[in-house]
Amino acid sequence: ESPCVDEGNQKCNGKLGHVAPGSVSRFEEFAADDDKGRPMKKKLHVWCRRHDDLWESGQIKSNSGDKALVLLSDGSVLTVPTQDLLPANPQILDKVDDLAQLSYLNEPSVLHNLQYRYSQDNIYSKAGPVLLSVNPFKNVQLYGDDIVTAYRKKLLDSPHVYAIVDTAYNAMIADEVNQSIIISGESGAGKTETAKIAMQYLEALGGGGGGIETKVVQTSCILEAFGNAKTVRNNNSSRFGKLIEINFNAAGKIGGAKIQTFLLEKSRVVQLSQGERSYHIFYQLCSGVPSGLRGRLRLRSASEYHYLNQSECLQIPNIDDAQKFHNLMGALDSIRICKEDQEHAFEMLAAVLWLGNISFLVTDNQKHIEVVSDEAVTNAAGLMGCSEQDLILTMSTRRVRAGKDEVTKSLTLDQAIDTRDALAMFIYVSLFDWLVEQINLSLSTGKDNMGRSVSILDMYGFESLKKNSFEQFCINYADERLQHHFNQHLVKLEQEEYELDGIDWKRVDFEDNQDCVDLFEKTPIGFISILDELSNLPKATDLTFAAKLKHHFSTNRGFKGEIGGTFSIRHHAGEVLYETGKFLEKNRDPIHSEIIELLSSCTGRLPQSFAALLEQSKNLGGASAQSGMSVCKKQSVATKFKGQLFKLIQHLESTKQHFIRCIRPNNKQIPGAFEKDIALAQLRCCGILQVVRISKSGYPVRMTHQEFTRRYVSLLGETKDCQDPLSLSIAILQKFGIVPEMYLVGYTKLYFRKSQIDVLEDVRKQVVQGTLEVQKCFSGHHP
Ligand code: AD9
Ligand code: MG
Repeated sequence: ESPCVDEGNQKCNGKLGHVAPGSVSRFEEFAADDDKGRPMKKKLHVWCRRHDDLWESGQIKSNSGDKALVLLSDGSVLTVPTQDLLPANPQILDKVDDLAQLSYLNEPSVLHNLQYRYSQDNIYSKAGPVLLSVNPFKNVQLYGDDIVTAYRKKLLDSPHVYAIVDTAYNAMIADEVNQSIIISGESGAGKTETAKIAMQYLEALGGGGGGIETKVVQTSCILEAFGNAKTVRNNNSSRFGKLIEINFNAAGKIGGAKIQTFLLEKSRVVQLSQGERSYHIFYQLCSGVPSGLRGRLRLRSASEYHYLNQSECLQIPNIDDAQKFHNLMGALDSIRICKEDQEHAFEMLAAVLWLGNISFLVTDNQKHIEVVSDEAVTNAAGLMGCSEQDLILTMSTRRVRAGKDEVTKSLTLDQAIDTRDALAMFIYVSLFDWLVEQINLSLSTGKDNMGRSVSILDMYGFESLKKNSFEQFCINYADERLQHHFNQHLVKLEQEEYELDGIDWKRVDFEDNQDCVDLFEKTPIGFISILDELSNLPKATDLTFAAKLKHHFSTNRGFKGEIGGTFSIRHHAGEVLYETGKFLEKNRDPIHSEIIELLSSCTGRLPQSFAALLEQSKNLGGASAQSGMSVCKKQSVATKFKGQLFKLIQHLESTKQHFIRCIRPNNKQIPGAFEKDIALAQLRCCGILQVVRISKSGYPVRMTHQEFTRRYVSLLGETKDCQDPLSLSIAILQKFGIVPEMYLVGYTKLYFRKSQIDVLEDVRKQVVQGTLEVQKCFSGHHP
């Protein structure tokens, strides 16, 4: 197999030109990129492929056509088949900011460049239009007020999150177009940190009053406490997705913000894998709560709660949970959640922990149970503000419709545990939603909002664990959707635009993930449709779900039905094996009416703020397909999530988009280790090389003929009224001496090499400021 990420790299080395209506047609040869199979010259620096598929640098001593003698850096000389050689870049290009500047754009050169930069703490690089960020896993001296100022004043221009945000902000002001910054990458690659760095920059722009900019930054602390947890991949893994939309007022200051969250992984509240933790907030609360409040919350240490101690991981190295709790209280104060509400929220958390300690006694050989009436019941009921008896009844019985009558059935051990856990999860998710609502209230936009915004998207990243269930299915679906959007935006549409506009463009092939997205989304036969269909069938089980998938997708390349209710999906980022256990139940996400009634009877303050949620659930009431038990029916989790993602993509498409791709350089979360194969896999799966290739051979700046003339016609001095926009555009370009190699003319648009438009812009600015006369600008400012 070819060591290169795309076989298309030869194709794009072809010709590019334009068929311009009414202007000179022109073709341009592009410097060959990967030059596989091209005769290699003596003395040429090359990369040689080793047996382990990694590349080593060397110099060609002699070349006999299909083999070459290569001197390696360690002094040894090797005979290498020429197909295992790729040209290396001259050393002067060793640290280029933008991969598009590399003369030879091949994988070893890209990796070498990134690794070299990484070793110098240059964690940011450009890959054409995309900012790459390689996680340093340590503090690097790249942030802070001075550096923000330097970027704002354009004293610094090396690739940086600040530079991206600055571009977005300026474009928002100048073009009056909303902007978005889309951060992607695998779990632990640095998305959430990057989002915070982006917000730092916006904070420095200042707010329109009331310290709104500081509040926006503080919300991260709250959301991370309640929505992040230690996983095997990342000690601070986001278990929800978020889109932060920051609104600006007419003065260009922050006027407010809005946060939208996506599907919180709620199973984590009740079940943990070995070595992982539940949400940070539980440990923070147990270790940091002041003693008076500790008593009122009836709190013990984390190790005494089943929900927390089951995974034998209570602490995170170098993290002080008590200190974090202190910071959290500050953040809650700053968004004006009153002390009383804070305390009620903590009560709910403590109630969740005590619920987890409720145990059951099996009373007969059908596994029917009784609730053990111990301190766990007393404390949970006390904290929730309901009667112990009601709590016990909810945990141990269910009303079932039998004809016209309702009978009470006692639950089996599994059912009781499920009910207990469902209650705990419902409380936690409601608390999370309530918090997001409070944050949004506190950040809500002031009156002088000019309606322009910058949105920052930080979704969960692709995950492939030892055991993957419904949660990973949703996370990886979201990842697939966003990758599809990335491809569409940066690769597919980009190329289609040239073609539609009559430009003779040689296509760069890329790994499209349309098939995988279809596999999820197609109706009536796609994963989500089938999942929903079976979720509605009384007799369906996780095994029949797996069998149905296997039946429908047996010929699909992206799917493999495995044995025993498992299946694997070939995602763009790698193959993942899923276990269907509890898939249907998690997708149905039923709320039993007993739980709703119990919560409605609670006297605590917060349960009342869950009232809206409860109302919603009640209105959707119906009977559970599976057991005839009375539950509330609603849109399935997967379908709701799909709808949210569609809306998200729509929102992004209505904005000018900026992409940041985070790379995780090793799997150990340690600084200084750049493992080439790990980095390469991530670069490959997101198609970075293709993006660079298109941008390298492409013309990134475009304007319609009309836009162009409107902007630059003043530079022409005199014009005849009758001239059409195209002729005027050509006149401007010619008068300016912009050489035809630097632009293309399409049917509707002009396409420019990046540097060219900067030249025009400089002169325009001077003319507008009156520092340059129109006449002079042609004589003295030839590009
Ligand atoms: V997940 O999909 O939410 O599991 P993320 O969000 O991509 O993941 P995160 O931002 O949480 O990863 O980064 C993981 C860890 O890497 C952080 O906790 C930091 O310890 C470390 N990190 C990431 N970016 C930086 C940085 N720019 N500077 C210093 C960083 N450390
Ligand atoms: Mg994250």
